[in-house]
Amino acid sequence: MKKTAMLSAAAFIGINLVFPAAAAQNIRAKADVVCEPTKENLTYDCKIKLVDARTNAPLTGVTLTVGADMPSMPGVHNLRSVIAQAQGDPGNYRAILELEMTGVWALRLDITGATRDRVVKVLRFGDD
Ligand SMILES: [Cu+2]
Repeated sequence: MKKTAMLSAAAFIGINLVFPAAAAQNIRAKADVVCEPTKENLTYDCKIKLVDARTNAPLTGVTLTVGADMPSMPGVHNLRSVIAQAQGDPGNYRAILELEMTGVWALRLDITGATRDRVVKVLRFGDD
């Protein structure tokens, strides 16, 4: 009886192991990010273009959330993520980021919906 249960558990795990292979066929996202300062201090207007990394086709119908952290200051900043708005041509999104200081930030682009992926872009903000 116990042996049977173990065998089915193993079979179940075996089935689960198939999923990563299927997921590998998922679309991988590629992002171009350009952030420009606004009139507000430390507030940046970021234009994000999302494409399929393999085909370069625009990624549409996804929800894009943008978070930011400073790689050099782990645990110091705790910025709230913002949802980017689709704007302009397909695959183009826009997010307003309110940072806490100038310097190098890692932008975390979380893509959900038809495509799920996370892209991290490291950008320098400000002159210092
Ligand atoms: Cu900092």
